[in-house]
Amino acid sequence: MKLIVAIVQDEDSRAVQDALKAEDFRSTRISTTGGFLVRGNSTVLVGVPEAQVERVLDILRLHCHTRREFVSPVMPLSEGAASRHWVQPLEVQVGGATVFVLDVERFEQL
Ligand code: 2BA
Repeated sequence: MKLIVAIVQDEDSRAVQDALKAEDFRSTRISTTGGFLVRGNSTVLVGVPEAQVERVLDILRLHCHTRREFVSPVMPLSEGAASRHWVQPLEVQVGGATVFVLDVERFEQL
């Protein structure tokens, strides 16, 4: 058995969970926060037999979209320096999904 840990954007998480449910995959969504943008995202956990990992990855590919986000770099500038420097927002591309596939040593439902 494998545990798929997929970090997806909040905007995509509902569609991902609906599509998983439609194909009888069980999943859990955790509200998480990315370390770089410090914005909310979702981590979806899916436990599956190894043979079904690729199908789950296909579902993630289908429903997780790439988006561009802008982040304002925070620079400790003095008032004088701030008036002389124009700090450009930084553009980053987020997603589709960041996925880890882990071996499950033991699975129990008690
Ligand atoms: P964040 O850490 O908020 O990162 C959002 C996006 O910012 C990243 O998109 C990437 O394009 C950019 N980014 C991240 N760190 C950067 C850096 N040091 N310098 C420049 N740009 C940087 P994604 O790569 O698609 O990642 C989306 C989210 O997936 C991340 O949100 C984080 O929550 C998670 N993630 C990505 N890689 C991870 C990893 N190796 N381990 C754990 N979580 C990861």
